[in-house]
Amino acid sequence: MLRVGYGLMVGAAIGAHAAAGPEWMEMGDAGRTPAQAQPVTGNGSGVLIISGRLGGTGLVNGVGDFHDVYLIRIDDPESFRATTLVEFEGFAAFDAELFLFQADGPEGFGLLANLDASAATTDPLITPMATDGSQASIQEPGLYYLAISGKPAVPISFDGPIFNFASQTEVSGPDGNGGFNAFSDWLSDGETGDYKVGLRGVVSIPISEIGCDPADIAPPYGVHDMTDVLLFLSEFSGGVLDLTDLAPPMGSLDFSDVVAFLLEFADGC
Ligand SMILES: [Ca+2]
Ligand SMILES: [Ca+2]
Ligand SMILES: [Ca+2]
Repeated sequence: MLRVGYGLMVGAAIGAHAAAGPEWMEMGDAGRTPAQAQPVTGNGSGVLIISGRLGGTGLVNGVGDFHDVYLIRIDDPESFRATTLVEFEGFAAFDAELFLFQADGPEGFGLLANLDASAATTDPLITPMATDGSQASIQEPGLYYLAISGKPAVPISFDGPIFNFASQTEVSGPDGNGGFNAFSDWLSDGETGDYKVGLRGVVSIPISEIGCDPADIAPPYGVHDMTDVLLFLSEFSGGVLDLTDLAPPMGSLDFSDVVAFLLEFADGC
């Protein structure tokens, strides 16, 4: 049993680096709240697609897998786009909905959301500015939470729904009764299945900004555990310098890098 868990962790840890390219593949299950969001990490280059799955009931945890939340970095607010529309590299096997929340700003507050890009589709499309007259828009480059769920799941704060959809197709600002408070939960479960969110204006977040120190290189961040060690060993043995070249001489890997990693690790977060 231990061995199975170990194997899964190795896969997850290696996936962390393999996913650094333009497509981020959901690692395990992305969290269902902003606080549990899965950071889209890498070397800071563009991320074009997030692919994942809403698995529904069972498996994952007591509450199932009906909502996936990612921490993303928007570097170009004016060109931002997030959608499951196929013509923009997206896909959803179900009636999907997308929600954007503040992360650098007031943490967990709603910003933009869409249910359907048009009357002709059930795929959502978030653009940089609301179309409902609320004047909500992405003001600054920075960190944001991007959530995907299936109809009819919508986010609420303690005061009610965060977004008010006068139509299915509006890009909504946080104009619901709950819009003045941070995310607290989802109103319901919803449809499930595989998805790809096509992105524009998004880059990956360097792990150095997420981890607590140079030894905290794999999720969960903020704690040293075996996934950090396994990723270090896999990158080191593969000769990949990004996360492993921690001590002089720089530009090559040797025993001093291993010692540096172990010292950071032993020191705690
Ligand atoms: Ca999931
Ligand atoms: Ca939809
Ligand atoms: Ca609205």
